Amino acid sequence: MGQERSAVVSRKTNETDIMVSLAIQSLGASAEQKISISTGIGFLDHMYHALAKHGLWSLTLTCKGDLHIDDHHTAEDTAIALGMAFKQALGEPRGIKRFGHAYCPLDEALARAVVDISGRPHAVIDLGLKREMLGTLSCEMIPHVLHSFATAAGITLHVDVLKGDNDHHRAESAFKALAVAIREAVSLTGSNDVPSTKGVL
Ligand SMILES: [Mn+2]
Repeated sequence: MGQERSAVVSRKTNETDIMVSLAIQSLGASAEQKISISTGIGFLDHMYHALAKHGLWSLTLTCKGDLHIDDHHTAEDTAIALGMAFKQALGEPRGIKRFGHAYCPLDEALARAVVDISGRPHAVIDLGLKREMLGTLSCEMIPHVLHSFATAAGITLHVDVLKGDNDHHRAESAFKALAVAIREAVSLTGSNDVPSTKGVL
């Protein structure tokens, strides 16, 4: 195993112009992890950075979006492009664990993420955010980003923030838990098997 799992995705509409370069690394891999993210929305960059860092991804993501309107198109479309890149990088899901879950704390906040690389796009997200905004990112966009990513990636995703008073902490713990859950789900088993009773995912 140990093959390169990477993808480059460009996605351009009248609302956003996005480039994503993603390489999924493995635990103990010697390649240096490089992360560079620029969406024009600071808090969104912060969340994608956490996802990449703890998911062991090398990730370059740039977006020029219509932020003069609001944050919606940029947040949604970067999540779609990232999901597309993830799906493409993974290719046919042979020899992966398929399921992954993680709990990640950030101080008083605690998040749980459960992932199935199922080919069945579905997301159930409960972050319990109370603020209107985190920086220039609307809090309503944060679960929407996770929905959009799961749909484009073709994965089943359950993310719940179980505790926490501070919304920055709640959101960040959710992305960290997602990262660690995905890292487990895509980890290589050493077999060449498609992990499904159907023989296909
Ligand atoms: Mn933070």
